[in-house]
Amino acid sequence: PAPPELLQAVDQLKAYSLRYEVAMKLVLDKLDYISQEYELRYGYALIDSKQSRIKSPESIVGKLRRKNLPLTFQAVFNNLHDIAGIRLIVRFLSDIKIVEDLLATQADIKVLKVKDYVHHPKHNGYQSLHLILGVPVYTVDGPNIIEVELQIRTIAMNFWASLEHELNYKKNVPHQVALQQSLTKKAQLITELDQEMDDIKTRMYDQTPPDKRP
Ligand code: 0O2
Repeated sequence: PAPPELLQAVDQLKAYSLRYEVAMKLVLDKLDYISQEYELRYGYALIDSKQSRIKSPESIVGKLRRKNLPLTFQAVFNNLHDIAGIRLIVRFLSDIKIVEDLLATQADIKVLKVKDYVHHPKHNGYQSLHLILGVPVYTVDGPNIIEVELQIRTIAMNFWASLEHELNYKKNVPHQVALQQSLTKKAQLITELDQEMDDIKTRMYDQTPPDKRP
């Protein structure tokens, strides 16, 4: 049977999940607005797609165990920053920074933490920009800052990350370690492709006459 402290933590989380939902919705609405306005002004789609989720209780318990943390609500609230998570997929490398800068100008949300796995990929080759956003939610107890994790990555980075995630979670994959090593090597190709596609984007949307371009 589940330990009592775990059952209590799950109950508290349920009470809090509404706050996470509201905070996540606020960020999703802002992203929609930014995306639509950007397209109207520049004729260019900044956001390819987005996904969002509230982390499931099983996944929360799994993460607490992996991190050797107690199974309490306080441990969740203080140490897990991705209870509410949004994944934003953009087409081009330079769009990641454009979205980051546009979010930084929003007075009501704060960027609490940045993990830049784009300029500093993980050892396995994972690339993505992770922002922990502090979002004000006006609850019956008064204002509360709720964290929302925003992952921003290109279509190519997402292709790599989804396959890598699948490979790690799938059981009984033959030659799993060799495949992981192979994926790590392929991450370099993702970097090169993203850079080359970004060069094309610059030329497509560059207003400088062709004879004046570098
Ligand atoms: P899921 O199932 O996606 O929710 P901390 O160590 O506490 O500072 P945290 O949250 O452990 O922070 O680590 P980090 O680096 O911010 O990563 C959080 C999420 O990023 C992960 O969530 C994954 O979604 C994604 N991620 C991080 N590293 C990798 C990677 O190497 N490969 C892939 N495919 N995704 C990665 P969860 O909770 O691990 O999983």
